[in-house]
Amino acid sequence: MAECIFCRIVAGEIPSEIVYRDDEVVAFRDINPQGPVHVLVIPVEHIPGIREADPSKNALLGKLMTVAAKLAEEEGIADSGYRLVINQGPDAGQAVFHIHLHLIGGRKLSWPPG
Ligand code: DGP
Repeated sequence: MAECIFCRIVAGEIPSEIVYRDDEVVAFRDINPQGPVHVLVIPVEHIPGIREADPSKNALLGKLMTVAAKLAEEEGIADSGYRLVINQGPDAGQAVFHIHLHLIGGRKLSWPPG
């Protein structure tokens, strides 16, 4: 989708610090980090949110998790811990309608989230 910010990041039209890329998944640092490590892991395919993801996307969605776990190792936060978050819809504050998994860590994270 030409107007989607994250599709444009995937296409290289908007600069970002990409930390992982393959044919299906791209990960890049969040522009507004909520911790020392804040990476967004997204599918190359434009899927607006988890609501639009049918079971044919199960493997792709699972891959977001395993890529995030690999990046957590590389970022040095696997032992200290981290949070994986998908914001879905208005109450969760979803701002970008291209599904993305937040990998946040490098500090103590409070619970429940705000
Ligand atoms: P969410 O609320 O879950 O939809 O979070 C969207 C995240 O996307 C937010 O943490 C900021 C980040 N973001 C928005 N625009 C850009 C951008 O142009 N570049 C990067 N790197 N991150 C962005």
